Amino acid sequence: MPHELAPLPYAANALEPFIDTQTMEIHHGKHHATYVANLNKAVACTEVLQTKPLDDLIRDLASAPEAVRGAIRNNGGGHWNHSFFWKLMAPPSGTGPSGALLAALNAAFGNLASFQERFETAGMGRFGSGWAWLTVTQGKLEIVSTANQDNPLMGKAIAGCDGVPILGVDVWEHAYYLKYQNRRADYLKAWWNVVNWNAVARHYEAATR
Ligand code: MN3
Repeated sequence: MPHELAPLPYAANALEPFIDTQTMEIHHGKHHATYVANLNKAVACTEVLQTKPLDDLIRDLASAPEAVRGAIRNNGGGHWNHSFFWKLMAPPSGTGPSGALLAALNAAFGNLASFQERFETAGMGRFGSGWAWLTVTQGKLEIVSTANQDNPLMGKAIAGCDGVPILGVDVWEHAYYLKYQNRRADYLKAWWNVVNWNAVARHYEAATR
């Protein structure tokens, strides 16, 4: 199978009390695993697709055979988004962004608090299931959101936005419902406690290099 589910980079209980253990187990072990299994089924039809890296699959959806394009969009997007998401989180450390990333956030949004507020608003404004993202486009930070498992890398024509994601939050109910029920706003506020700012800084550096 060309695509595999990597283990979580920390224990399932490592993000407590902000993200509960059971949510992490089901989210990774069931939801993400299903995206991987269905992506493998979708690419099984041709050798070209089977050997194509995940990044290329989602950046180049237009060239996928129409019969499997939707399945690759949903499940390739799901696999990419969740693989990214797990690494964007870490056990609560109490540290925020610093250095060039903090300077860029301040320049683009005024200060960290107003960046966070606008990011939460993007997550709240996504009707139904999807993601909110912080992206870099030609050196510029932007907040966008996508539906379902779409990703800015899929491009404007498909995802409605573009840019390179450096931070993203899953606002599907499966990401928070067990602990927060319908309170998406509370989940989004709590989520900042487990953001791995070192990972975000690495993504920012790579996207602005
Ligand atoms: Mn999810």
